[in-house]
Parts: sequence; C-alpha cells; structure tokens
Amino acid sequence: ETAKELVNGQSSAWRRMLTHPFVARTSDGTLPRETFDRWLTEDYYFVRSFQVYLAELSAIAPDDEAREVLAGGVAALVPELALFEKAAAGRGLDLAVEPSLLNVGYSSYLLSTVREGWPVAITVLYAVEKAYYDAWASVRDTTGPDTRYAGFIANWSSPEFAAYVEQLAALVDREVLTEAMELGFDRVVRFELAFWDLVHG
Ligand code: MP5
Repeated sequence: ETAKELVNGQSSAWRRMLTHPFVARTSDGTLPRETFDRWLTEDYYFVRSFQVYLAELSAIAPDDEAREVLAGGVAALVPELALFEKAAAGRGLDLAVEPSLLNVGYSSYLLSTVREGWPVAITVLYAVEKAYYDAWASVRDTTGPDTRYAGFIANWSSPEFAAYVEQLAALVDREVLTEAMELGFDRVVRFELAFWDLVHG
C-alpha cells in the first residue's frame, strides 16, 4: 500500500489540486483564452521533456513488467502530443516559446530522479500521473461534451489513463517506502500546484 500511503500523506495539497480554479474553469468553459494558451505552450514543453524522462526511466526499469507499463506511457504520448499540436495550430500558437523557469525546473527535476534510482524515479512518475488523473477525473462527469477543452480533459480522465495510473501504483507498491520517495512525491505535488498557480493564480 505504498502508493496509497503517499497520496494519503498529501490530503490537503490534493484537495487544493482538485479544487484549483484552473481545473474548474477549464471544465466549465470560463477559462480566459490567454490562460489556456499559456498553459498549452508551457505544458507542451513539459510533455516533450517528460518523453525523454520516460525513455530514460525505461532504461533503468528492473524487469519486463515495469518496462511494459512504461511502454504504454510512451505510446500514449504520441496522440497526446498530436492533440497539443492540433490545438496550437488552430489557435495560432508558437509551441517553441521559451518556458518559465518553474517549468524548466520541474522538467529537469523529473529527469534528475532517474539518477536517484528506480524507487524514487517510479514514485515521482506515479505522483505526476496520479495528480493529473485525479484532478481531471474530478470534473470528468460534470464537463459537457462540447466544452471547449473536453478533449484535453478526456485525455487524462479516460478509463485507459485510469488503468495506466493503477499499473504505476502497483509498481510503487512493490517498493518499501523511504524518505527519499516521500520527498520526491512531495516535490511533484508542490511543482504541480505551482504550475497551475503560474498560469492561473
Ligand atoms: C502532466 C502534464 C501529465 N501533462 N502536465 C503537468 C504539469 N503535470 C502532469 O503528464 P502526461 O505526460 O501528459 O501524462
């Protein structure tokens, strides 16, 4: 139950994440256009870096089970990046703009955990994906199908994504909880909140 213990240890931050105005306003369609545009370009940089992180994490995966789970994550990034690129093209956005230092820090932090070894790096991956799943799943059933950003919400709240997050939890559950894992999990939670605060305080 290592994964559950990590999430339960973050209950107030988790509540803040699920009630973040960025999430609520993306869901109800009241998010200002420039706010979404800003998030889109920031998150595109994040996901591109994340792709490198997943590849490096796969290289230190301890067995086939772990490699297979991560391969699913890598594959999901292909349609995900296409979703970003299509939205950016439609909105006339330049995806090559310089990201915020917070984003550079977050993306670099994820990569740096690979050097800390598998238990910390898989815990950090679980934190990233669990945060996104829980946040977007919390508005999934109240978001209208023709809401402007429904495709993005569906991307991180689908049954397929839920299953992937469960597989990651199972990999974390194979590990005995350490302080380093707790610290990694906590850092991701703080980075996630700061990322949304940056685009929509
Ligand atoms: C994710 C994301 C989910 N796209 N952006 C942030 C800031 N955190 C988490 O990761 P992925 O790779 O899109 O599933």
